[in-house]
Order: sequence, then C-alpha cells, then structure tokens
Amino acid sequence: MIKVNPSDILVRYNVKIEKELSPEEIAKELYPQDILIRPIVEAVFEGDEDNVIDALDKAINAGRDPLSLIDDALMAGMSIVSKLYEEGILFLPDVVISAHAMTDGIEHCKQMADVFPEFKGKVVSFVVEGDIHDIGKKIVTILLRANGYDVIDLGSDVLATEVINAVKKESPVMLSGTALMTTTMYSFKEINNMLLENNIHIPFVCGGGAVKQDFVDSYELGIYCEDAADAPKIADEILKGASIKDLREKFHRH
Ligand code: B12
Repeated sequence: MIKVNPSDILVRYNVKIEKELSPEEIAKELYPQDILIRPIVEAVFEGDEDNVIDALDKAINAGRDPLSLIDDALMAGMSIVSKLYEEGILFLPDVVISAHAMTDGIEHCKQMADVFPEFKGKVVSFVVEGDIHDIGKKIVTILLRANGYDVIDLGSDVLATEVINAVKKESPVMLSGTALMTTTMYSFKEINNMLLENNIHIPFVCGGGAVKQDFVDSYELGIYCEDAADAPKIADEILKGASIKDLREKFHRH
C-alpha cells in the first residue's frame, strides 16, 4: 500500500483553508490604537455599560476631557457597530445593546464635565415624530448645555404640535431638530410651516443621519448641520445677531 503524506497534497494543490472571522475579530481590526480610547471603543462595541464607565473614568483620570471622549471614543465605538450592522455582520439587537452602553457613557461624560452655571440663552431640542433615534440629539443637547445654553429637551418621537407649543412657551433663541430616517424627516417641513403660520421666525437647525443640505435648504427657517459640535457655534452666532441667511452662508457647504 502506498503511504500518502497529507501535507504534500495540500502543497501540491495549493489548498488554502479559509476561516471565517467573527464580528469581534473584524471589529478588533477597526479599534483605535490609543491605549485610553481603545478600551472605551471596545466596551461600546461589546455593549458592556460597566466597562464603558470604568474605561471612561480611566481616561478622565488620566486627563482626557470628558466631552471630547463623546466624539473620540463613544462615537468611534458606535461607528464600528453601525458599519458592521450595515454590512450585515451585526444585527439589530447588537445595535440596541451598544446604543444603550453608549447612552450611559454620554450621561457619565455629561456628569463629569464642568458645565457653565450661567445660561446664555434657551434652545429647544427634539427628535421628529415617528423616530426614536436619539443618540445624536443627546450629543447636541450635551454640547449645548456644556457651552452655557439652557436646553429644553423634548425627547424623541415628538409631534409637530408639541414642538410648536414648546417654542411658544419657552421663546428659545434656536430650535434643534434631529431625524434619522428618510420617512420621518418631512416633519421638519411641517414644523417650519407651522412656525411661519404662527409668525415665529427662529433659526431651525436640522441634522441627523438621513438629512441632507438640499432638503433643509428647501424650507425658509432651516439651517443644515452635519456635526453636533457646530450646534453651540451656531447658537453663539445667533446671539451675536446672525440671520438665517448669514448662518447658511457660514455653516452650509458650498
Ligand atoms: C443605533 C440605530 C438604531 C437604534 C436607535 C437607538 C437610539 N436610542 O437612538 C435602534 C436599534 C433602536 C434602531 C431602530 C430602528 N432603526 Co436604526 N439605526 C441605528 C444606526 C445603526 C445608528 C444611528 C446612530 O445613532 N448614529 C450615531 C448618531 C450620533 O448619529 P446622528 O444621530 O446622525 O447624529 C450625528 C449628526 O447627524 C449630528 N446631528 C444629529 N442631529 C443634529 C441636530 C443638530 C441641530 C446638529 C447641529 C447636529 C445634529 O450630530 C451627531 C454627531 O455629530 C443607523 C445606521 C447609521 N449608520 O446611521 C440605523 C438607521 C438610522 N436605522 C434605520 C432603521 C430603518 C431603523 C428601524 C425602522 C429598524 C426596524 N426595522 O425596526 C428602527 C426605527 C424605529 C423608529 N421608529 O425610530 C435606518 C434608517 C433608514 C432610512 N434612511 O430611513 C438606518 C440608517 C439603518 C439602515 N441603513 O437601514 N436603530
């Protein structure tokens, strides 16, 4: 009987045995190298609230600014989750778990940040009717509060009439709206029209995943904004007297 050495066969036919990578292994490739940021990103990916808080504390104790950790670490973790979800590698329950861990982390960063005691002005923030995606709105709210604004946060899935009532009651310097879905963002137009019917002409800053500048440009009070960090900058410009036209000039992409 002929003796066959299996490894010779593999060499001869150049067989490459491929192993499918797990979501954790794929994510590891995407984690940042910074030794303080990496554990936060990893904990958000794993959806482990306790580890998120522990890792945030380590970074804060080492001198990192709690508010910049929202963008640099918590958002970075959620971006990896979003990417793998869109590629079909993760599923909705994974996203929910990570979103909760991220939300806890945002709250913790908010508590750890030095928030200004005096208010510069009021802002009303909300997520449109039918939409429960509230992570971006939470970031906008925290950054505005950290920059000295009194934010009336109406929450998510807010009816247009509730928004109008809050604006009438609070007289904010600006209205901040978030929509993450192409089906829900039309609420912005409805709110714009209701504000005009009530003769209210405040800047209505609109953002969130689904929203595009062309769309926001199509209604009178709209100012498009992609980055939460621009919200306090816009509010500061409004306090200096900038008009909606000025704000579009300054913050829209040309
Ligand atoms: C997390 C998530 C969820 C979580 C939400 C948890 C939560 N509490 O928010 C859960 C799992 C619950 C969820 C549910 C659903 N989701 Co979802 N979800 C996502 C996901 C993966 C990430 C969204 C997110 O949080 N991004 C991070 C935040 C920080 O981004 P952001 O809100 O855009 O905010 C940033 C900027 O836009 C800006 N910003 C936001 N608002 C404002 C406002 C102002 C004034 C300014 C200046 C800036 C600003 O600031 C932020 C940072 O700079 C996206 C995919 C994606 N890649 O976006 C899908 C996605 C948004 N979901 C989607 C869908 C379809 C759903 C469901 C219908 C799924 C289902 N079949 O049930 C439900 C919707 C339920 C509902 N009625 O709302 C779709 C929407 C498709 C579309 N274009 O219409 C997406 C795009 C996924 C996809 N590709 O299909 N989802």
